[in-house]
Amino acid sequence: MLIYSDSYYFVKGPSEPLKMSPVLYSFRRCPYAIRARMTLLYASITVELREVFLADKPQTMLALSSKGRVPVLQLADQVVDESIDVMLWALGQSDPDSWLRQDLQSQTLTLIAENDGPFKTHLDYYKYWDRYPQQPQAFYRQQGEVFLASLDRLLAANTFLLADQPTMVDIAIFPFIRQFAFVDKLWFDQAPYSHLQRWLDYFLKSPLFLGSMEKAAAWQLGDRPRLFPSPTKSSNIH
Ligand SMILES: N[C@@H](CCC(=O)N[C@@H](CS)C(=O)NCC(=O)O)C(=O)O
Repeated sequence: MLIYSDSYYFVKGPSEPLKMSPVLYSFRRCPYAIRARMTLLYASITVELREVFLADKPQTMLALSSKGRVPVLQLADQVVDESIDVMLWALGQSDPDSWLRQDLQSQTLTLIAENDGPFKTHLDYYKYWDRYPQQPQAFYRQQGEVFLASLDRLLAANTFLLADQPTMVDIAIFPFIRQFAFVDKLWFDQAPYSHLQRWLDYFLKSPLFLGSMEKAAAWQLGDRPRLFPSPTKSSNIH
């Protein structure tokens, strides 16, 4: 039975205690939100998903996090408003295939910092190059390629970025490489990054990614809660 009350809803079975589900403010195409949703799905954590229209953010979200950026995860006792922290929180709840690897921690953090910092800047310039007419689009693409080439070298050595199994860093970085690749997919597919192409293709086809990309209308106060993952979908994501 669902009991809906303002910003929370509660799931209650016949003899179970009331249990509050987390609320995730998200935007379907946002790479930060994608990495958060993929990790929640992997960790089998059900949230109430609130799709945000970025041009008109809900007041309930802004009241939780004045940064005004998605994803925002509202838990019973805390608000998590950085995507990496959402990932770490979810993996702290459940990590069936050991995405969190203590031995890879330092390399993981270095790569994510490179991705979220300089690479994200190059990606934005490349994707929205018409807003930055100082240089041609190919110039911005070449700047981003430095990171692509470094990932390709890692993927020549391992099936995934830092190991022969996916770890947190793959999921954290994949949505950004996806975005970069789809600015000009024909160019990406013929670029000299065959290992990266294989890796991107693997995640694009993965049930984890596909299961994280369901379409939803923008959430409005008073809407019926929409659960993610949807209870009607198969949960075979490993
Ligand atoms: N450091 C944040 C960045 C999140 C972020 O920048 N999200 C973008 C969407 S992809 C956003 O919400 N931007 C606010 C806006 O466009 O108004 C995180 O990792 O969660």
